[in-house]
Amino acid sequence: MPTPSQITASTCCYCGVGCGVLIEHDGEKILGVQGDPSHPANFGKLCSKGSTLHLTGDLDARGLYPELRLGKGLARSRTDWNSALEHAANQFAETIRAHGPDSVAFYISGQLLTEDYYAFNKLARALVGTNNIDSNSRLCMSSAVVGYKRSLGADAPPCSYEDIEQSDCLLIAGSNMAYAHPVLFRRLEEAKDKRPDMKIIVVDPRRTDTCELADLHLAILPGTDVALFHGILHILLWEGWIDRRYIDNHTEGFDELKKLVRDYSPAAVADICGISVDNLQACAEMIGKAPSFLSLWCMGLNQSSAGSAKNSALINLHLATGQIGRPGAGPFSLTGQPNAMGGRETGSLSNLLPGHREAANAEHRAEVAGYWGVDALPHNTGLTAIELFDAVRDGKIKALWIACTNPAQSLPDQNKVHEALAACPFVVVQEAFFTTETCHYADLLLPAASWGEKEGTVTNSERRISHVRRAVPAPAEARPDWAITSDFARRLEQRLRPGLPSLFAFENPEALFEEYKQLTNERDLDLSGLSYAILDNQGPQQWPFPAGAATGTPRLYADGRFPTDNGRARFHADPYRAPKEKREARFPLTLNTGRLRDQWHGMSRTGTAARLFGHVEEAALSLHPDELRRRRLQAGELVKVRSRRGSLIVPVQADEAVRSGQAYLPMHWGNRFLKGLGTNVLTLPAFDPLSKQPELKHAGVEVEKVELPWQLFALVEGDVQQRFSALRPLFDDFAYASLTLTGRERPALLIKAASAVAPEAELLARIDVLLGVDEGPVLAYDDPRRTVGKRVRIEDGRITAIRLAGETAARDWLKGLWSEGKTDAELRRWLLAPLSTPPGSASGQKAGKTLCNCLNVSESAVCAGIARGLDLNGLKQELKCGTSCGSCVPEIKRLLAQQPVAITA
Ligand SMILES: Nc1nc2c(c(=O)[nH]1)N[C@H]1C(S)=C(S)[C@@H](COP(=O)(O)OP(=O)(O)OC[C@H]3O[C@@H](n4cnc5c(=O)[nH]c(N)nc54)[C@H](O)[C@@H]3O)O[C@H]1N2
Ligand SMILES: Nc1nc2c(c(=O)[nH]1)N[C@H]1C(S)=C(S)[C@@H](COP(=O)(O)OP(=O)(O)OC[C@H]3O[C@@H](n4cnc5c(=O)[nH]c(N)nc54)[C@H](O)[C@@H]3O)O[C@H]1N2
Ligand code: SF4
Ligand SMILES: [Mo]
Repeated sequence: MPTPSQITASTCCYCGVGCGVLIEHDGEKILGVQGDPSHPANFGKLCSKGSTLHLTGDLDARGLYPELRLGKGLARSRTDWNSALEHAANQFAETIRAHGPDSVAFYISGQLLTEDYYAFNKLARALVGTNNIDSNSRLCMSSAVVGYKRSLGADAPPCSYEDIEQSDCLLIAGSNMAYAHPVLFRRLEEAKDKRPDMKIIVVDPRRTDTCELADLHLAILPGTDVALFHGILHILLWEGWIDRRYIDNHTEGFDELKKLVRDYSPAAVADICGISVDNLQACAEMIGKAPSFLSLWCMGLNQSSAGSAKNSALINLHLATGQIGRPGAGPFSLTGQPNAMGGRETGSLSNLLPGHREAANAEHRAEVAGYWGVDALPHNTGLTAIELFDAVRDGKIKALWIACTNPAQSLPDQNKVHEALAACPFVVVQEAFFTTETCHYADLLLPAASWGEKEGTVTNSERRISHVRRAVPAPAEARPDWAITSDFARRLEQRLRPGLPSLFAFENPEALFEEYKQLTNERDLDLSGLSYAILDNQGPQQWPFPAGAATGTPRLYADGRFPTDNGRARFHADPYRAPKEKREARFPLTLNTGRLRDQWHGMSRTGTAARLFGHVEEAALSLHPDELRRRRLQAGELVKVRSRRGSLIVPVQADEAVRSGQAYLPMHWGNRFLKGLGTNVLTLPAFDPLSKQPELKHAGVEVEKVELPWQLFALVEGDVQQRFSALRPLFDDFAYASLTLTGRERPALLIKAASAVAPEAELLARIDVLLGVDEGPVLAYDDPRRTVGKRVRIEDGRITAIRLAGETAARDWLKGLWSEGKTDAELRRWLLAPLSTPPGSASGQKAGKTLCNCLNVSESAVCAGIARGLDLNGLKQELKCGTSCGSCVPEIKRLLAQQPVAITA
């Protein structure tokens, strides 16, 4: 019997801020979510994504039962867990026997819990005997891992969130915190509000919403960060703004770096970076004169063929000024995924081992092998994400296990990734949502429990470990990841090492945690003093937390001693190197990719909540208005975006935030929501030589207008996931197709498509059936000669479905009528007329985006308020926008700064 309104304290499953949530549920269903006031990451706050978690996860999109394909080309069908895992164990055992342990691989995720991670890692290294286990953190944090390790000696962000609030000068480089780490950004907004003297510098080629808080925005040319950081150091040296004593006592390698940065004069650097000498000087002065200096960075630095150099060049600035190990100071890398840190700790990148150890280090291998009770761990170098999928495509990997990540959307160079997955003899996908692009290729598809349904631990950006608690059971037969992995491992053991005691006799996640934590004993991250009980009694804790400790460790390196051989931190003198794809005539634009405020990666979860499409409804390429003019493009027109690897058709939009010569496309689009292979069909697989992290932010592209005169627009409310799945394949033959959700109280599927000529009548008829506009209370007008067709379904005096074919001039008008829940008197007259153009003044009025998702306030309402003379407080009071989660506040500030203020007499 469900009991109403129970509360379970857990964590948000999205970003690395690691907010605590209170899940309201009845023991079976999740009913609501609130910020946990006692969680030290967020103190009760949540952002637009966290606060809508309970609205996501439509069961129609979830995986409920295992599915197995018995031969390539056949359809998958439902099976039971026993058959599924027996089959998988047979396939893996046979592959390993025939082709050796390195013929199989595991590709996992920073969204797994620490316990899940640990089980996978032990499975790959101890049981299978391969280092072919890598995670999507390779696309995300691996440059930061290299930066911390080679500059400071260990992969440990030394700061706490309090340091951000206490700092006098903050450099935010390649991070759009306002979108990607919103609750931390709220904390920063409050700190800056209290101490307006605090200086904030943002380094980003785009003018993002994060810039709304900045005293200085350096819109550097893409990929030029290393030159910028060396240029800053050049000025710091020249002005004497360095800490000679700190350099002498706690570091090594400064002389070589000093020699290198001599060449990075202000004029040269301003030129490379495309900024003014004055701004460069101002930036160096803010840093050099600040009592405390902290830097925050994310994918703008890491996702680069110079990612390791960018990380170390930034850390150089902290070492040269002694700005580390003190309150408000230090190099603070923001982690993307909720447990990217846990993955690094448990050694879940191919080159690592648990407890911040190295797979290439014989001593480390022996330590872990001894602890696990196996003879030895493999010494062959494991494949990293890009290499791994190349090996799959080349046929070297014959069985691939993918968990909690969607490589057929998120890896660069998607044409090759899809080829690889199609060619792989045996692909297992362990997924919570069966709607993803990667699921399509699964020979065995395993339903995983997801947010609110599983237990374990996660580590956030500030090294803080939280206990993730289960609120409700997983739907149908979905199981938690640690359990799936351990169950499979036990079956594989019977085949690979029969008769020996099991390495995977775990009964619950706590047993995994207890085993894992001893591997951190006396390592830099020592968390062997922690337990689930301590986390429950004392709340989330920061490592190190060695045995016997009373509390965790908020700040590292206060004594200036670093975990290197000689205790000194190391300067690195890497010269600036330009991104791999230089601008050239054929591909003159640099394509930058990144996040939207309300979507998460491939949108398997956020894409189930119609309201989260209110802020940005569809994929569009951003270009500067000058760039549009030069190319004679109008906003809204469809263009083909081409790179050396593939192409994609999307509408263009004018965006002043993007500099001329550049383009921006959100990373979220894959083959499900947009026809084609998504954003990453364009990006390049070139990677950093040390971190092997690919350059996802700088691809050379060109755009050209496409003529696709035959257009389709459809909207249908109700059963959105089912209709989505049924309708999506019918749009494969259109040159352009975008499928998203819209609406709030009445979620609807929204489809826009275009092609050169009208599709077969039969295809349109099938689409109509699925839209429910083929029969029933449907008003229809078809003009076969002009190939214009209009259908509107009206139930209880309200529009419930729309389909326009041929041309779609009335789409925004009709969508407006649908959303207001009325049928205009003009509707019938318009429908019976041959033209599709909407009546009179209503021609194509666009409803505009929802700026404040919590209180449902549109951009147009905010602009109207500004025009009436309202300031931020006035807008908040009158419209209530920005008064709940606050995620829209930076954008409102930007509108305030743009709009001419009304003059009040
Ligand atoms: N809403 C939302 N939040 C998320 C996520 C999500 O999917 N949605 N994902 C999470 C994950 S896994 C991650 S890794 C983080 C990512 O968080 P961020 O890294 O903050 O997000 P991005 O938008 O990928 O990129 C940040 C910025 O880098 C800039 N940039 C591009 N090239 C350069 C360059 O050469 N130099 C500099 N200095 N900047 C550059 C881009 O213009 C962009 O504004 O977000 C996390 N949070
Ligand atoms: N162009 C471009 N590409 C990028 C980036 C970029 O900035 N630009 N960023 C890169 C970065 S930083 C990252 S982190 C990656 C992210 O790329 P992915 O890892 O592919 O992103 P997600 O869509 O979050 O994939 C996680 C999957 O796990 C599933 N899932 C959720 N919860 C669970 C669970 O508990 N168990 C299991 N088994 N499955 C679950 C989700 O449904 C989802 O399909 O994308 C990278 N790709
Ligand atoms: S900032 Fe938002 S997405 Fe990130 S953990 Fe907190 S609520 Fe979740
Ligand atoms: Mo990430």
